[in-house]
Amino acid sequence: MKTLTKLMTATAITAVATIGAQAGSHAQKWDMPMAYSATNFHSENGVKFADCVREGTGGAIDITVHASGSLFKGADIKRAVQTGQVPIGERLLSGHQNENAVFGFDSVPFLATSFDASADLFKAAKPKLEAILADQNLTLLYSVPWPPQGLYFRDEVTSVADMEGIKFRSYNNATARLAELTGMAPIPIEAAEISQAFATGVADSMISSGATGYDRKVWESLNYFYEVDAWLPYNHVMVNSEVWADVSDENKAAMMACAETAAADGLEASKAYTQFTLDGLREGGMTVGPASEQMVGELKAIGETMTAEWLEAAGEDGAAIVDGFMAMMQ
Ligand code: PCA
Repeated sequence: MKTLTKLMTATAITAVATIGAQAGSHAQKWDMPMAYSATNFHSENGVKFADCVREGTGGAIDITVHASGSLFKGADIKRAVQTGQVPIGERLLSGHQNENAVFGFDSVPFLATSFDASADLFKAAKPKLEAILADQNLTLLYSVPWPPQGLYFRDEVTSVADMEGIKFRSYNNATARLAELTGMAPIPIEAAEISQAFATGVADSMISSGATGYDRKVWESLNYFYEVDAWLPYNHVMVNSEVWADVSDENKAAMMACAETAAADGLEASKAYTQFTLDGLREGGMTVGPASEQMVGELKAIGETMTAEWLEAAGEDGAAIVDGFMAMMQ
C-alpha cells in the first residue's frame, strides 16, 4: 500500500513536471482570422506564413488560419485584433477609411494602376500607416496587393449612363463612393457572400479583381468583366501590439523574416493570379476585355473627383504620401 502511494505520488510529480516544462516553453496558440476563401492566394500565403512562424520559433508560436470570415467577418477583424480578442489577423484597411483617410491610400482611382506603381505608393504610405496603426494598438507585419480592380456587370455596359440605378456590391469607402458618382446603388457585401448576392439578385455588379470573381465563380451570375485597372488595394496582416511586446526578441526576428518572405511571395502570387483568373473568368463564359474609350474617359473624370476628395480628407498626410509617390515615379 505504502509502495503504491509512493508510486502514484511519483507519477503525479512527473505529470506536473511535464506540464510545467510545456508552460515553461511558452508555446502559444494564435488564431488568425482572414476574410477571403481558403483557396485565395492571400489565404494560402497566410497558411505558409503560419508554417514559417511555427518553424522559425521552434513551435513557440503556433498560428492557425481561419479563412472565409469563419472566425470574424472582414469588417470585424481589425477591431478583434485591436481589442485582443485574437492576437493576429488580416484586413483590407481601405475598409476603415472613416477612421482615418490614410487607410484609403490604395483605393484612389487611377493614382497607381500597376503592380510597380502600387509598390511605390505603398512604400510612400507605409511609415504613416504604421504610425496610425501603432496608435491603435496594432503592429503591421506584412501587406500584399490584390490584382488591379475592374468592373463586373450582369449586362453589357458601354458608358456611365448605362450604370444608372444598378445595384453595386461595395467593399470599402472608395467603392461605395464610386457607385454614388456613377449613379449606382452601393450595397456593402463581404467577399465570402458575393456568390449568393449575385445569384439572388441582391447585387448585379461590383468592382474587384479577377481573383475575387474567380474565387467566387461569379460567371454563374455575371457576364461582363471590364479591365479598368482602377487601383490595387492591399490586405494587411497585423498583430495586437501588446501581444507583440510579449514576444521574445528572437521570435520577433523570426516572425519578421517570415513576414518579409510572405510580402514577397504574396506579391508574386498576386501577379501570377492576375492573368490566370482573367482566363478563368473567360473559361467560365464571361466576356472579359477593356472598357470602351467613352467609359474609361468618364471613369477617369470621376477618379479626379475622388482623388480631390481623398486629398481633402487625408490632409497633410495624404499630400505627403502622393508627393513621395510622385517623386519615386520620376
Ligand atoms: N477582392 C476583395 C477586395 C479587392 C479584391 O480584389 C473583394 O472584392 O472584397
